[in-house]
Amino acid sequence: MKNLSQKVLIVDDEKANRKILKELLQDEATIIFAKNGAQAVELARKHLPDLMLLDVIMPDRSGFEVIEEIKSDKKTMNISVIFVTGLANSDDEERGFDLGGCDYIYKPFKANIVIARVMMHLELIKQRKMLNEVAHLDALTGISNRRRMDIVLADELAANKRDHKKLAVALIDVDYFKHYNDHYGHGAGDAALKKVATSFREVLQRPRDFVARYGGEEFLIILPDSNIEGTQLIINNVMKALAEKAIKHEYSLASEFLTISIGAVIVESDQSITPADVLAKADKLLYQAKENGRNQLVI
Ligand code: GH3
Ligand code: MG
Ligand code: MG
Ligand code: MG
Repeated sequence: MKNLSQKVLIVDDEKANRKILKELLQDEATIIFAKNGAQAVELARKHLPDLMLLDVIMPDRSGFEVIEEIKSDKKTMNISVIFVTGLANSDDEERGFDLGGCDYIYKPFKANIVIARVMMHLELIKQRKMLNEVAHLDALTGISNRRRMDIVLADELAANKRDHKKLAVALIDVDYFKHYNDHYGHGAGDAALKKVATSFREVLQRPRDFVARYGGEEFLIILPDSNIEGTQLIINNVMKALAEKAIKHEYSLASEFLTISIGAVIVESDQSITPADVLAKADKLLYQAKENGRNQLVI
């Protein structure tokens, strides 16, 4: 079965060229067109295609100018660009690669060569995406891992400063989990961690709310645009969602069921604070939650 999940933006000022390229590629990907440089940049931002086939000689702006705009915008910089152009000489070809193009095809082109090169790049793009996803997911629970957490935490702290909002960062640790493993076995421990992760996913519904497995039986939640009251509400809901799973833990000193302790920091937008400082603060509050008897939030 054909997989049209990938998007290709074809940019050419000549209708005949757009038509030929479309006929060659329409069975391989979803095709979008732009007929000049300005439209190319606009549609690239709007549709975020996987790949662009980019003409160079166009009346309003050249393909070289277009790629400079694409590559200098964080949103579009990862779009792969193949030049398809009548500038059939090695100096222009070199320039195309220098500007960040991933391939350069001379017009007039041979149909099978265009198809072969486009297919090769689409395959590479697909594999890169898959690798990137796998590299940022925790294998046991399926939620984000520490690697993605580091990126998101830094990004959200920066955004919080810009947007003049409050940001909540909560560090979560499963209570008496060593006892749980010791008595129920490591397999049951793994299953319990999955249920803990599911409880987070059930409660965190806003698009920018974020949860990651920080390590072992520790998790981190990031709640953009959240004050103390909002954070308390969400964390209480997480604790409730976990309580509803009623994971029996006869060897916990905090409850007859598996519970979590949470240390949460509210970062004000005027605060200059590093990710490491936020984590250290949250860790201190988490320690207090443990000292106070566990199964609770300290904020
Ligand atoms: P506390 O209430 O103070 O947090 O006590 P605790 O027993 O949870 O704390 P401790 O840090 O001593 O133990 C954490 C345990 O989590 C030890 C380790 O075996 C277990 N653990 C960490 N990662 C995994 C995992 O991936 N799977 C399983 N089954 N257990 C894990
Ligand atoms: Mg042209
Ligand atoms: Mg721990
Ligand atoms: Mg623990």
